Amino acid sequence: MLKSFLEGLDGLTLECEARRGQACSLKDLEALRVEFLGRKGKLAGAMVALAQMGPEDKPAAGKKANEVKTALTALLESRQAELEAESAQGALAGFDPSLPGRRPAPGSLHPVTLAMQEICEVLTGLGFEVVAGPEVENDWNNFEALNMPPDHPARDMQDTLYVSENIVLRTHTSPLQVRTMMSRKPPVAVIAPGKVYRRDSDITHTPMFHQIEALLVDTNVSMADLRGTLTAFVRQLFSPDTKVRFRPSFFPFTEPSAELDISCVLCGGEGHVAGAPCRVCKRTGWVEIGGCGMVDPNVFRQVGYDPETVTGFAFGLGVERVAMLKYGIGDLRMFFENDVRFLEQFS
Ligand code: FA5
Repeated sequence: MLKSFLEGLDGLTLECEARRGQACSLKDLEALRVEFLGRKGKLAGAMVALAQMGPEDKPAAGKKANEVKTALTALLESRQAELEAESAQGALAGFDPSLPGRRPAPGSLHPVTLAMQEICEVLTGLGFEVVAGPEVENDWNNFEALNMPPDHPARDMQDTLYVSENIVLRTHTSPLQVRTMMSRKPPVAVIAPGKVYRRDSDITHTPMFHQIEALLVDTNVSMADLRGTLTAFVRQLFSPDTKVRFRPSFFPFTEPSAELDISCVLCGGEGHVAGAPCRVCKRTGWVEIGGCGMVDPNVFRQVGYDPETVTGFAFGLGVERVAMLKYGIGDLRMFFENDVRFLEQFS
């Protein structure tokens, strides 16, 4: 009985060896495993005879059964490895390593950054030097030195984000006027680009936006210099026929003060395009891009300049407004949505 049992097990190994190569897929191979090693498979069938053997044959029969189980498992596993290797090679069959790779799409500068760079380029070309300052600013630089003592009603013109009682997120780039004059003797001709913050949010206002400040102080600087500088600036930035208009206004740190308007870049100041009202200037022919004026003598006194010997002008532009006009963008919020379809147009 033992002899035929052992021969039967050897036969199982030989049969499995012969048939494993016919399994052409992992599914076929699983069927073969069930046939040989499954609960109701061939090896399990042979083991019925083992249970009926006498004690003198059982150890040899049991040992052999274990060896055959190990051998069958190894045969099937090696076939599985072969099949997996073949399928990996199949996946590579259509791969041509000589083809050029797909380049990742390169990013591009944000339109506000582009506008800022262009503004800086034009103004440095006119002789201004770029300076920078902190976005978290003290009350004195942001307000008080700019002729806005505590409780001054003009503070309400800019809804302020306070960090603590005396520290604010700067509401404009004008504190750079103060920082510059506190650290330099006249003459000065500087521009200060950067982010500013206000509690302000609607379709034409965002809580964070960019401004660029310009300050020129020397002897005999006049309003005509301000107008001439701004005219040269907008003509280089937009087009040679762009016009500048000053609208009387109020800023506590300049006197006189004006809102700075330019002729509408879309309709050329006509107020209409092809008979339809211009959507950019709303028929007026003008668009506002910032504020400006002659530095108030009180500001000179605060920073230790003598208003009897020096005069100066300053202006502050909204950079998003400039970018909207330059690139024909109708909605300020597009700058902050980070929609790739919008941004990739500037690459
Ligand atoms: C000022 O901030 C003054 N510091 C400008 C100035 C500088 C005047 C030097 C005189 C001398 P104003 O609050 O008007 O001014 O802002 C200037 C420009 O910033 C506006 O014309 C507008 O273009 C832009 N701006 C203001 N608020 C927002 C906002 N919430 N979102 C986007 N742009 C804004």
